[in-house]
Amino acid sequence: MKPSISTGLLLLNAVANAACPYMDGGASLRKRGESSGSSGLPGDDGYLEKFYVEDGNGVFTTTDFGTPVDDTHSLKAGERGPTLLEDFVLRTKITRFDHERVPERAVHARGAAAHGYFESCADFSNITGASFLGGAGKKTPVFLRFSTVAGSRGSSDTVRDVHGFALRFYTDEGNYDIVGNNIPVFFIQDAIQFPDLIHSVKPRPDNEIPQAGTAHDSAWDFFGQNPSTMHTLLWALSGHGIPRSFRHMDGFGVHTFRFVNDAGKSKLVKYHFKTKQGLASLVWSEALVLNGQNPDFHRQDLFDAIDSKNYPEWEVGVQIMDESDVLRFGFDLNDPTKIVPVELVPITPIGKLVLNRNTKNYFAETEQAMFNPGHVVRGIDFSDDPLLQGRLFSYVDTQLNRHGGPNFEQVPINQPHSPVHNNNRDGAGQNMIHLNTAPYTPNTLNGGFPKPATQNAGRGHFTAPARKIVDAHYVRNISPTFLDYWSQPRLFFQSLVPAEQQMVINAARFELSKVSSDAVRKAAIAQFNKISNEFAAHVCKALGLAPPAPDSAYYHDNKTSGVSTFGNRLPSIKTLNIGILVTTASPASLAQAETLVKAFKGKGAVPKVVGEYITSGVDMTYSATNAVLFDGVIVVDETNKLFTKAGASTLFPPQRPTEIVRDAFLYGKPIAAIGTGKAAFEASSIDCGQEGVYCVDNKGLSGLPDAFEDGLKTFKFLGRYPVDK
Ligand code: HDD
Repeated sequence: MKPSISTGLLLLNAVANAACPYMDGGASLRKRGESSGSSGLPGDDGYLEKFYVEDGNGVFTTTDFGTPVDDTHSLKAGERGPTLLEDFVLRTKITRFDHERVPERAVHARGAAAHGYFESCADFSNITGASFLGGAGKKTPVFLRFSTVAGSRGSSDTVRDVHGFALRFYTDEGNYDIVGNNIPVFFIQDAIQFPDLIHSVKPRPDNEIPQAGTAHDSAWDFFGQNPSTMHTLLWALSGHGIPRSFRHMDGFGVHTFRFVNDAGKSKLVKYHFKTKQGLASLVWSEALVLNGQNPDFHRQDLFDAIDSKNYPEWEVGVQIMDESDVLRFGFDLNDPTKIVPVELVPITPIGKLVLNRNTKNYFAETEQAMFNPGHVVRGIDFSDDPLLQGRLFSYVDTQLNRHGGPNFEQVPINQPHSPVHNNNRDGAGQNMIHLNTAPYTPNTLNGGFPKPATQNAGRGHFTAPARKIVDAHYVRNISPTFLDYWSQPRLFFQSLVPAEQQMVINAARFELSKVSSDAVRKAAIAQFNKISNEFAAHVCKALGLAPPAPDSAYYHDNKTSGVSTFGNRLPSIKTLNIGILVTTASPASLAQAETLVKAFKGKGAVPKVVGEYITSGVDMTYSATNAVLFDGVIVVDETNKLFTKAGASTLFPPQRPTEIVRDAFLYGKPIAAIGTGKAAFEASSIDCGQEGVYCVDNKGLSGLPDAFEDGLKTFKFLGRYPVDK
């Protein structure tokens, strides 16, 4: 296939049907809802509450079959044993423990989730029969699970990876799952390659090394041999691979789907979930330290934000295309390795997504949530994307394995909030007591019920009438419309700000430096060179390889907007963590910290005071603190001793306070010093007055919070990162 024009800038006439107002920033969320038995938050219909088990005041321990027992001492022959086989209390307690785990997810094992709601911003019934989009202000409960892909359940949060964005809508016409990612494209184009992709990325079979990462030979062996991986790979090597938090990343449905209206007319759509917290990313060196400092960093961030009523929000939109557009842009809309640049098709807002309720029990909710791209409702249909088609098989199959039987949809977190009627029966762990004694269709003995629901009866799901199969031969091959693997990675790379381009280069250098096979490295470089000669040459420099001659068949100069994670200002500093460094030896320093804490709390940020030991006004010790835990660091007056040899203390590792300030600077964060706190900067040769470095005297204290807020919104000061020429 010829180099595609996928990156051109032709503008599609808008097919958007409704002008949704811009979201209200969450103000309306704080109202209490009406439904009794719920948390009162919008979107919470109290559905799970009937399954809550409270071990309240006055209850005694029982067995699973209800007999009150003492399960703290085993039954023994005499006080010193032996223990008796008769002890059903001991045996059942241990048996239950032995069976506590279900198999972790084969991929996306590490994750965290929360409840919330989706609110439609208009009536979209002209393009889809989906009831959750049927009216302005219509709210639907949702459950959203974020994850990394490669690591096992106990792995660290801040590894470099694609991140899952699995969203379930509990609509009034059944469950609808969009099982997406924070990167809009995928590594492969055919589901039959999925086991190969995952086997290459997962740890080595002989020694199970490395955990949760692609910096090893087999992953890059697969990437180098499969150019379809290049686009997703570049996204993963950028800031998108190491987000600041789950809340600071976007979500995408990845595949093209269909909206179908009740009359059977269909449109092709691509889902976008734009974070209202702002796109923000860590830098690699801080992600590495965070792995050790707080392996639960993202999980904790999500939980704490919701707990403090800072409900994360996403603006939900779709790119809407006609059926006839499927090959219009020079690539195939059924190819999941392609984005549709927003310059070609703008995003039509359809609503907002809000997370406002934490889980009560991680296992029962997050671990047992079993998503499935095949969970669709009336008004939604699939595309012929071969990756999606294979997924429609895989998820049901994996849930059968995880749950150990076919009744996983009956687990509370998986139950639809609408009635279930069919002739499926029995199976392990059946929870329902079906009363219909004629469980077959057609029947007369039960009046013919339940009856098949169709497009015209019972508001049934139906396949878009526009879908048809062209007269074709059976083929086990790839479509020629899928074969441009390099134009869009180039589009992505060129659309990044220079500092983020450099981060991609550095990430590729890091990963390929850990690859030991020369042939594998060279294959990767050959692919990079088809994307960009400069990119390939810069990576080569670190690997001691000669720069390749340009391989320019797919080179172009186009750019698209909205893909860089750096260079965007955050809309607010709410929930951002600020470290305020003090010395417990100085009451003046503690008093200054108190003033700052008040000011930053007033702005919705989370200030933490760090001192030599815990005392009134000190939240954390230098011994347990690191720059990675803060989005910005301030050193108050009278702390100068802490940054000198004379100030060394056995209460913290040598030079820890200096290290915090220096690392915060290196990670691109705003830093500030008041009065003699400036000694912290001098100790690391950091000049006052450069971007994101604030030095004030004691009189300047009152103006500092506003200036620092501005720095926090900038988030990363990119001037601190040198860029290859
Ligand atoms: Fe998948 C889980 C996203 C392709 C097979 N996938 C899983 C999860 C997410 C995705 C977010 C975690 C769901 C949760 O939180 O429980 N997967 C994707 C995306 C893909 C994709 C965006 C491409 C566009 N996946 C894909 C293919 C296959 C699978 C092609 C197999 C043919 N995925 C699975 C799975 C998992 C899964 C093995 C593991 C656990 C689970 O399903 O429930 O079946």
